[in-house]
Amino acid sequence: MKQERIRDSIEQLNRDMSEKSLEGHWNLGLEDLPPYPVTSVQPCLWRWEDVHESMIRAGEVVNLEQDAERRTIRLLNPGIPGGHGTTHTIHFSFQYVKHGEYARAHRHTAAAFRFVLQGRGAYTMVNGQQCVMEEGDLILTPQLTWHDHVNDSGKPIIWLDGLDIPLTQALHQLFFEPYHQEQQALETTSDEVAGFYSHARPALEPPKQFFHYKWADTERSLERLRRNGSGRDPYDGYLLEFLNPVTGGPTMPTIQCAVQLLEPGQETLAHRHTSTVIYHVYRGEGTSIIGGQVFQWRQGDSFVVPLWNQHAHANTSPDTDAILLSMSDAPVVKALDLYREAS
Ligand code: GTQ
Ligand code: FE2
Repeated sequence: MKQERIRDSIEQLNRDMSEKSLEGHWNLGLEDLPPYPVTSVQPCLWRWEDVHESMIRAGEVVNLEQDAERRTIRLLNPGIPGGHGTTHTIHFSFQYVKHGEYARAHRHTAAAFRFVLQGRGAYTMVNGQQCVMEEGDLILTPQLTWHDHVNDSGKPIIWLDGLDIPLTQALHQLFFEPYHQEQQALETTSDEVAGFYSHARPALEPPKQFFHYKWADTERSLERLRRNGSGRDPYDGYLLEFLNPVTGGPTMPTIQCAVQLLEPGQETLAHRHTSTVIYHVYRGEGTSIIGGQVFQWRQGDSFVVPLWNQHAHANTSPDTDAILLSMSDAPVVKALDLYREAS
């Protein structure tokens, strides 16, 4: 006998559909979405003393041969679900390599840069190109370039690493390969390809592989910006972006690196944008207001400006420049036509 069909309902439909791995748009609650971007990433600041203390202890207890591929300490944002990232797109870590140690050669799809904080004379080898580190140098290890770090400089070295791991992971593109040797053989040095970038020498053909921005060049360019009054951005002070000389585009496809200089007493105007930025205080001291919270910073501290958080920076010193290093996911946000700014 034919069973009589009871009247259908949304609840009954939802139950039947979920058994077939289907879902109705009526369950998504889109009316709750605000008309501006929202992030769980929180504005926050990490003190150099805390990073440094952990790093020195890690130098004692973490053995680079046995315990870890790298001796790095990552900044964690309390607003990241799962608790593993500095922001939803980018990781910020500090790496410590003592004299006589090396971090073995490998490559991965995540792009990275290093910014040298303390020490000199150690080197990163990128695709056979030796980049000897000095304080303030920026060294790129772009997507799938082989890299190892060697310290035979006679003293420890500390740099900061920025990587696009969360972004690469979100796209399910994260993978890793060890090199067939612990260290790469030297094929060339970054000095040999520097001619294109250096101000001292005439421009040569752009190198196919450019990885190393020397601090001396960066500092000279910052000074030139400062002398030329129009180099002053109302929201960022004297802002110098590290363009990629090979592509003419951003530092790397997923990461834009920059340094910005604030003169003694200089205050920026507040604005916001849909890219997320992580800052490291390379020199000086000051204050940033981020999403209504006040953060006081000095040399060695790091902080996050999450997307669409209104922010302004100030150099609070009466006599010393402040220099901030920053990395942002702006190239990705812009490539997807999602970049917006407002003041
Ligand atoms: O130096 O190659 O902070 O592979 C994380 C992953 C540094 C590195 C990090 C890495 C590296
Ligand atoms: Fe790596």
